[in-house]
Amino acid sequence: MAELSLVSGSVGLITLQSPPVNALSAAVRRGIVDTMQRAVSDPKVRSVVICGQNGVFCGGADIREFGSTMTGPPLVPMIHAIEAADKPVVAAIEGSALGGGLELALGCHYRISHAKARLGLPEVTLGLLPAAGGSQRLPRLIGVPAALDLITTGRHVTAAEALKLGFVDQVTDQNTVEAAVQFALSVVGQSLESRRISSLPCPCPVDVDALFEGVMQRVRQSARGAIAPVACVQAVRAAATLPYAQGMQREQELMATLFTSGQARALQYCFFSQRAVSRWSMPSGARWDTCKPKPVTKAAVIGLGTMGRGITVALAQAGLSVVAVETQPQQLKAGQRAVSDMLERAAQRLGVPSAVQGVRYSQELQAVADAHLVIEAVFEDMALKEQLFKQLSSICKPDTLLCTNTSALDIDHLASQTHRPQQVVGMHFFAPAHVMKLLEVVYGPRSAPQAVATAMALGKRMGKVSVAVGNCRGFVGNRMLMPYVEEALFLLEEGATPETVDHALEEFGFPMGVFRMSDLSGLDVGWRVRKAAGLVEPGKMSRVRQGRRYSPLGDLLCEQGRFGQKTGQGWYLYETPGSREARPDPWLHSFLEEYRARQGLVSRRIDSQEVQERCLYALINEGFNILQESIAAGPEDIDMIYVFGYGWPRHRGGPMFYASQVGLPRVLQRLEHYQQLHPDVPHLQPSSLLWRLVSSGSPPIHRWREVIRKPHSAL
Ligand code: 3H9
Repeated sequence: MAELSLVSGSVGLITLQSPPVNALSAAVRRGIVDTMQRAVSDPKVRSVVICGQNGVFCGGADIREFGSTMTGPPLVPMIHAIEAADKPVVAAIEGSALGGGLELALGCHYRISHAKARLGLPEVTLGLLPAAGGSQRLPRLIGVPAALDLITTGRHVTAAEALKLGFVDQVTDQNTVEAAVQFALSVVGQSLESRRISSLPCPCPVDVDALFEGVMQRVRQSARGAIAPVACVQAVRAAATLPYAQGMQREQELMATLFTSGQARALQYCFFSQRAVSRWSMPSGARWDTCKPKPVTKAAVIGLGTMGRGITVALAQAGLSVVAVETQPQQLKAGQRAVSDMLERAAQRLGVPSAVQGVRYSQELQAVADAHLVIEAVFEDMALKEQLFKQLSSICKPDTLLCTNTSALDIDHLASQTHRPQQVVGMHFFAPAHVMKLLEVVYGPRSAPQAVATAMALGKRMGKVSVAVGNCRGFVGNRMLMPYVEEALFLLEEGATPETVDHALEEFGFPMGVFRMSDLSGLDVGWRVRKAAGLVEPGKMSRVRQGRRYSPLGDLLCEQGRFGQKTGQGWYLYETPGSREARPDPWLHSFLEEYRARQGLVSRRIDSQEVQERCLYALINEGFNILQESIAAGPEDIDMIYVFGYGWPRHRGGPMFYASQVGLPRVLQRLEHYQQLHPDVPHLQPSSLLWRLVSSGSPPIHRWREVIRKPHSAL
């Protein structure tokens, strides 16, 4: 787990050996303690280099160990012993030095990094803080403001930035271990006093209180209820105001609170789930490890509206050659300008060559003929898409993958328009498509596993979190959103205002409540979908449609041209069309009062708990239905869709994880309670899978699949 060898005559080379990322498991920590002791006591060794096997220094503490009782030597004394050594210790950083890995390097006297390495203290993203001395050493080395930035955001930095900030001493693009060995030879005999970071004073800003107050305010605001960023600020404050030993004590106290918190469990669940969803499976038994994706180098995008532009940018940035087709000349011109601007700006920001040359534009559909994969992103209209898929079926080569970016239309129906239904999948991007991390890859009963594998691999190349799901109305994300939005509307009918509903949801941790979100994306979008479903009855106020409770409130606003931000009025009022600051609208409040009066509804006070339970449990309940129907393979898939595509607060782990934390019996009992009060709302009827899970003793979330797969009777 850590090996010691003697190189260049007098350098003790310690190599961490724990694939894939040399995480600091108990065995690795034991190995480091043991090899360090041997190196320090061996008179032949005059200096030490610590490196990691297979081009990775260290990915930090072993996150898998967090759920169980910790064994083996603890990290803090291990790092202290390295720092206290009387022989120079040099960290040779390749690949990653993250979390405990960087803390280990900060305990060394020198740090040499490869130019391509990434360094950082991402503990905050796991609900923790750098508690192996990182919160105390980093501010001493690079100053409080820079340390606060790295520790509270968890961002990874390049070696060049680390050098500039001052926490690596040298960057090389040659063999890092050799460079570190040469360096170790050159510093033998030099004083190590100034190299022991824990003994350095923390460079303290003049007005510490003002600095920390300002930072705390900003961090609390962006944390949206997450506790780790706040604890990170408190730990760095301890570094700035207390002697090292007391600062360490504070670091440990804060860590103890975080370590056992539900938020840390949720965030660590997200870490593993994000990786787990790439190991997709289909109900047919096809899986990620039995299907090879087809190579894709040439892609085509059809339609250069907002979605098409973002998809073109994402594909070009992933290094594909792209042809973008738009039949409307004005739209083509505007789209080309927008795509080029986005690519140029991104290249400037990242300091890489622009991908502008990788995109061709055409007005002719024929231009997609030699693409390996086509993504249509035309207007959400079934007749238009049917026609397009028929044309693509004859224009494209027989093995070209035909993908649709539809967010709601039936993939199977589109597949049936072609001669190759097995080559058709949905690639549902989220706006803006080049920014949002989520991609739903939607397969139908006839989609070939290789088509799914290819779309999933392409998603990965574009840096997306791709989740494979089955075909149904709204797929996973939008299908679960429907009951959530409906409950919010019902709450307005019963006495709530958009402000009270949004406040409760934002308090839960969403960046935007449902009504502010609806104003941003445009009320007309849902109106079109409801019209297509035959639910809209212009001018009518009836509250039962297609045999179930329905709220016409959204339709009534749309009939008045209130489409949200773009028209300056929606659920809120905006200064001018297009402005973003939502203000309560007295007109809307009176409109709601009149509406309730005309409907004979008696307004009542609705509290945050009811808003959260009705909106969120209705959404979660639909998630159970989706699992029951095998539309999603497991709860992790649903949770990653919600965390990466719908603003579900990551520190709450996703809707299904949240349900498991609340307790399944409690979710069931509250759904039953609301269902009794609102028997005309089918989505409050508890899912049969929820019943089965509860009657199976509410197993932990990683064991739900066993219950889902168990044969059961519907009687
Ligand atoms: C910490 O250090 C706390 C301390 O401050 C204080 C303690 C007292 N542990 O991402 P990949 C697995 S907290 C266990 O696909 P990449 C990962 O699950 C830690 N497992 O590769 C995956 O497994 P699988 C702070 C880990 O090349 C496999 O390795 N550190 C760990 O795209 C490959 O991972 C972090 O937050 C771990 N620490 O990216 C860093 N790391 O194949 C977390 C990875 O079964 N890690 N695995 O799915 C990362 O950010 C990325 O993994 C890394 C490599 C950039 C290193």
